Order: sequence, then structure tokens, then C-alpha cells
Amino acid sequence: MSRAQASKAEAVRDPDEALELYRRMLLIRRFEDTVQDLFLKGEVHGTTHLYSGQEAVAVGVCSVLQAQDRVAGTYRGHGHALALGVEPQGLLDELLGRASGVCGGRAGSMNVIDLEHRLIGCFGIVGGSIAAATGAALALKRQDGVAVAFFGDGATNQGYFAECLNFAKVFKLPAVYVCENNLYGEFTPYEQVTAGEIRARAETLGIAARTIDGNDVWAVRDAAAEAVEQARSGDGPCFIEALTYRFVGHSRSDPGRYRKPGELDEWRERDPLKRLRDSIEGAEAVEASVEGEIEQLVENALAAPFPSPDPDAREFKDG
Ligand SMILES: Cc1ncc(C[n+]2csc(CCOP(=O)(O)OP(=O)(O)O)c2C)c(N)n1
Ligand SMILES: [Mg+2]
Repeated sequence: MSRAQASKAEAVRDPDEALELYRRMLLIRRFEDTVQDLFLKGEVHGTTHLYSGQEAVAVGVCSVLQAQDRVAGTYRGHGHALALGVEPQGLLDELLGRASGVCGGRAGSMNVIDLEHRLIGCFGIVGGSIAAATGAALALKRQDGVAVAFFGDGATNQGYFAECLNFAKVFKLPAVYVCENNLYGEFTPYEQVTAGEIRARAETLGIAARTIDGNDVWAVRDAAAEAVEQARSGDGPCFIEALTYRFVGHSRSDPGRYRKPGELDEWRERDPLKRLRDSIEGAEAVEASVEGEIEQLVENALAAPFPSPDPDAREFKDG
């Protein structure tokens, strides 16, 4: 059986769900390409940390969440936001510092919050999302909700990580910890700064943990469905280590010269979008529609007004 046939055989999945997962991943990819273009034109204020390459993680996890659940993302958070259904126009306007941005143009790329779409925040502090989601899980315990923390491999070396996982386990909190292991913390290969297996750090606390292929959206979705169900049922927190890779530099100024020779090409072979595309019908129509959407987003964002310079003026809805 060829690889394409094998992936087609696996695709006894709901075709509508497959298309929706593809649409969301593609929206994130094209959104990030567009942010980079706009950044180079001087339109994006502050810095950016793009999510390109890691789309399957946010999309797979967020696809199994319910309305009462909550998510904390990182500074690489455009993907987390879009996977949750944050309006792409509001997000792009935010990055361009416009009053119509989801935070009134005052948060920029790294600190987006959109409570209406379950996003309790994106955090510039490495590991901040772990603490925020743990706190949310404490509240959600009474509301049948689950809190998800997305964070990187580097964040597992922060004090928050040990403190919060311990707290969540002891108090059986409905939290799902999703470590996006993209092999680097900023410019440092993770194995140079991380002792042992990341997953084992959760396991040693008695937290159910697994390592999955984070570039396979179905693997992510299935692992997340199980973890979220366990957390919701009152059995306490779960941990997922999703192995993935970022296709671009850490942030705007990083050409990624520390990558091992051939590494980027190898991971591009495992591009989560390509892998899903091989197994679905109707991808072209989705691609045309996302392309049109992106063009419109850019036109609207560039034409949108900036906020008032008055720091007390609030153009956005206070959550
Ligand atoms: C507490 C803290 N320390 C250092 C930094 C600087 N910093 C920003 S991103 C980053 C690397 C984090 O790596 P990882 O957690 O693997 O996430 P990734 O960037 O790979 O998504 C560092 C050290 C920070 N923002 N916050
Ligand atoms: Mg990392």
C-alpha cells in the first residue's frame, strides 16, 4: 500500500470534520505568512512569534473543547487564538494596533485575550500559561469545564511547571497540559537544557501523560479527546507532549542558523497540512476560500483606524 493509500485508508473519519480541521490549519498558516509580510512592511507593531508548522497541535486540541472550557496560550499564540475561533479580522487588526483589534489594538501579538472565545490569555512570560490555566481549572471544577495550557518545551524548566502540575494533581483539577515540544527554546536545542524525558516529569507526579506526533492532527485530536474527557470526569489533570517543529525562526529577528543541516527539510516533509490534505476531498475549495478571506482581512485591517492615544479610552469590550 502506498503512503497516500495508507493515509486514505485511515481516513474513515468524518469528511466534514477533516475539511474543517484542514480549513483551520490553513487559515493559521496563511494568517502567519501574511503577518510576516506585513511585519516586513513595517505594519505590525512590536514583535511576532509565528506558529507556522505547529498548527495541528492547537487545531487538534481546540476541536474537542466545549463552550465552558478555557485556554491559555503562549506568545506564539495566533494559532491558539484562531483554533479557538477568535475572529481573524479582530486578531489581525490587533497586530496592526487598530482600535478594532480584539484588545482594542493595545495588546499586540503576544498578549491577546478574548474571553468570548474562551481564550483567557496569551502569555509573554515563558510558563505563564501553565499558571493561568491551573487557576482557571480551579474555578472550572465547579462548572464542568476543563482548562488547557499550551506551552513550549522550554517552559517545562520553569518553576511554574512543577508547582502547577503538583497543585493540579493534588486537587484533582480539570486541567490538560499540552507541551508543544518543537525541539528549541528560543535558539537552544532543548536536549542541551532539559534533563530526562519531559513526559516523565508529569508521570512522576502520577499524572496520565503521553507523547504524540504533534504534526498529525488526528493523533492530536484523539489524544486531546481522551485527556479532556478524563479531566472533565473528575479524574484529575492529563499531560500531552506533542512533538512538532516551527518552520520559521523563534521570532521576527531570527534566521534560524542553529538548525541542524537538513532538519528543516525533514520536518517540512512532515508538514501537518500536507499530511491531512493527502487524505481529503475538496481541499481546493477550502484553499480558494481561505485565500479570499485573507485578502479581505488585510484590506480591512490596513483601512481600520488606530485607537485614541488617551490611555483611559477603551474602545474594546472589557471582559
Ligand atoms: C520567564 C521568561 N524567561 C525568558 C523569556 C525569554 N524567552 C522568550 S521565548 C523563550 C523560549 C521558550 O521556549 P519554549 O518554551 O520551548 O517555547 P517556543 O518558543 O519554542 O514555542 C525564552 C527563553 C521569557 N519570555 N520569559
Ligand atoms: Mg520550544
